[in-house]
Amino acid sequence: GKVRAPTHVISTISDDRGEEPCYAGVPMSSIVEQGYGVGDVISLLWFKRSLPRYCTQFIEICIMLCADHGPCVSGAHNTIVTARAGKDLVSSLVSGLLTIGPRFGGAVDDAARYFKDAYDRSLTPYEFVEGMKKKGIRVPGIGHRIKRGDNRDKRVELLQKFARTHFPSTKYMEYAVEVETYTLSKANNLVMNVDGAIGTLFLDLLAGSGLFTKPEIDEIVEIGYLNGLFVLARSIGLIGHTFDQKRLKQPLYRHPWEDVLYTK
Ligand code: Q5B
Repeated sequence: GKVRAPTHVISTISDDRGEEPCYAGVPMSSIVEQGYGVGDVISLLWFKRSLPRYCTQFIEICIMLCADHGPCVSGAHNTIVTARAGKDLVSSLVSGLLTIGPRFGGAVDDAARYFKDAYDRSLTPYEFVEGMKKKGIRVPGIGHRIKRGDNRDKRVELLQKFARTHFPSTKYMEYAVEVETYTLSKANNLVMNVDGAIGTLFLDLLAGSGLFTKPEIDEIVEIGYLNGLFVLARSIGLIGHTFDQKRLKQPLYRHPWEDVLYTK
């Protein structure tokens, strides 16, 4: 019989060999004709399944809320400096993206990991937070440079409101609220941030939708899919900042001497 030559690549999410491309088996014509949105496309290409409307809407809200947070945050600042150095769109975009990490925007996966572990082990907020302190690890998803207990992050409130209305369960996020109550009793800047809200609510989406097995949820959390939401979202804003600087014909950026402490 015929012998199949061994392949060098395995791919399971998309197929472009037929008359039209398919995402996780769904042809492009269905995606367009059935009015799918970006949330549906992310569901197909990242999770390899169609998700219910409340899930795809939640994904789209995450993307919209995280698309930009002004010119002063690490990512936008890098992008602006790079664009002003005369670099192209892709260079300006990636220089901003490269700042996304454990302190800025890239704490979503770790928030999901640590909060899941703490909740699943029934740790009290005190045990969780003080345990992290003993290990010298900042609680991912907690803390913000400008948001405070008396000046909450509106994005977090919007995500919480949507989930409390539409999700079957918000147990992980409500646990994070209890943790936040404890951290706020220690310092006013230790609010739940957007990474913490997305990380814990995505746990609720995965566990509550009934569409993922426990091993699948563990794999998603372990591999770390969720920072992808922030990366994807913020790319929209970083591209916008690049165009803005080019449109404004901004000159090469040089940081002012007065703002540097020169010391020996
Ligand atoms: N302390 C975010 O710190 C920040 C603590 C903590 C325990 C914590 C910090 C942090 C975890 C990572 C995280 C996502 C670096 C943030 C984002 C997107 C964004 C950004 C934007 C956007 C801020 C003062 C005292 C110290 C610390 C203690 C601080 N955080 N303790 N657990 N999590 N969080 N990142 O203000 O005793 O004095 O030594 O690492 O979730 O990135 O808009 O800007 O959309 O673009 O620099 O929203 O919280 O505070 O370093 O001066 O700390 O609080 O140990 O205690 P800060 P520090 P002590 S959302």
